[in-house]
Amino acid sequence: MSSPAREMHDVYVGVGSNLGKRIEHLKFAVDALEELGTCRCSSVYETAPVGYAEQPDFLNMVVHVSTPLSACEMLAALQDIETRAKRVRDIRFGPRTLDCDVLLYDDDYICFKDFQVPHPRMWSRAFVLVPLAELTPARKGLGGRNISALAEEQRQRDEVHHVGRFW
Ligand code: PH2
Ligand code: MG
Ligand code: MG
Repeated sequence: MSSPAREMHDVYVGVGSNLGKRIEHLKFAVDALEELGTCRCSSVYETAPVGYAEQPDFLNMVVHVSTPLSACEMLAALQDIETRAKRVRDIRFGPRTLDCDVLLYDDDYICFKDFQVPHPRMWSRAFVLVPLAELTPARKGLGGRNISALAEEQRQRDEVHHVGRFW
């Protein structure tokens, strides 16, 4: 007897690193995300730190994961991946070996105190919007505008340099 089909969800995950071997931390995240579902990866960008300036530049990318996990299960899985990458939580917005954030989960709006989707700061961050626009340019974002238009606009403000496509 076949088991019932699992409902799959479209999740976009923002991935960043600015400590140690940054590209290896991204690779660690991609490998771990592939255990949660089917992945499609953006290119990697080098980006100036936003929010807390006295820290090294980041590498950032976005990964689309098609997964049966619920949003809360996804959050827990991402926190586990960060912990396995030896992330230490001290300065808010400060340097980190690995940061994995749920950006979008289907078309859902989620509003817990410490977990909000869409990610509340993503619309003003070129380091999120530019790689996200590679994966889903026509999707509607803030104010009903296309992700690609939002990304172009934000790119005028924040520095993001295309490094390459690795996965
Ligand atoms: N993450 C932050 C704060 N600032 N800046 C860049 N360029 N990239 C990030 O991933 C980033 C940041 C907090 O999560
Ligand atoms: Mg985070
Ligand atoms: Mg973050």
